[in-house]
Amino acid sequence: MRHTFFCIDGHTAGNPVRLVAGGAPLLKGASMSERRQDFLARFDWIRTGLCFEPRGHDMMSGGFLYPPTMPDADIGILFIETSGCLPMCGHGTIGIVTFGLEHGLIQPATPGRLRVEVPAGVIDIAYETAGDKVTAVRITNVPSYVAATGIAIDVEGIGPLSVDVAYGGNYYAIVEPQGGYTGLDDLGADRIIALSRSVRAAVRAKFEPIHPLDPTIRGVSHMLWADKPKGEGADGRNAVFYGDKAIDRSPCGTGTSARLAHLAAKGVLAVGDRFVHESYIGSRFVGRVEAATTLGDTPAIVPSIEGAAIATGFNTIWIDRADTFWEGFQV
Ligand code: PYC
Repeated sequence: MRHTFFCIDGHTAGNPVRLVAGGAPLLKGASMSERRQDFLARFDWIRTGLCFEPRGHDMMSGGFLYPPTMPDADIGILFIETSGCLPMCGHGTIGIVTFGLEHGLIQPATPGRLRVEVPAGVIDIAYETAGDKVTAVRITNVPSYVAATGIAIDVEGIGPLSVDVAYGGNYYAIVEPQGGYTGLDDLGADRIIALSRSVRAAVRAKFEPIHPLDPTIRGVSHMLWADKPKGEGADGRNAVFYGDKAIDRSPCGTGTSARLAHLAAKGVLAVGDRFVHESYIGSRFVGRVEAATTLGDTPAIVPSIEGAAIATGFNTIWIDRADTFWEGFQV
């Protein structure tokens, strides 16, 4: 049996975004979070087939548009990525909203504004256009907070590290320069990937964060190596690791949100502050601490992230069960 997916491919700040505009499965669930669980239970082969080789690659990421379940939302998004079916994805949202608007798949009730339901909650979007192009997307993200500080680990190849865990739509293990970690350029991409796997495993063995309001969101899925800025006008740089082999080419929207919560909890940033975050390849998002809030009893911030995406083309992809690699593979 052959399944056909009509996709708009592109990138946000260098990281891939595959908007699956046709071929999304019908999902059960009274919220995008419940639909995410249904997708994982019945349709994860679509994610692996579209994101893993031979139809995707280590960094592949994207999502589907759905009618929202909430009456005040314009649209719902379900994310797929090599690392899983994420509760939230910032670079993915910027790309999906851009491609969706540019191709008439999203019809906003108020031009320039959208309310989007994602598995992690509801996010507000403000976007700018020039002619038929979307030139900037700003996401007011879900409440973000620090879940743990000072987790002591000792990893072969880098030595003892103190790791913090923060949430920005996904849970991030955050490592700042210290001890054997002297900066991203001293490590290089291959070591970042190898060490990230070990650091994430060591943190997972000691701590499992659980979202205060939605227990289906749990566990450290990503990690963020923080560094000083490299380019003029930037405030910080990162390498975000996800899946098993990916370094985000964008500054990572949920990673930037987690880092904003982290810096706000340390007193480095305050409400109203702006933080220009550089990715490993030098692309940028503008982050802002919009407001202080709480998640249950936990102090949190409302972050925003702003960036831009470019569509690179249409892509009609088949997943044919007669293909040995219909579900995709990873090496
Ligand atoms: O932009 O939030 C993000 C993201 C998550 C994983 C890769 N990018």
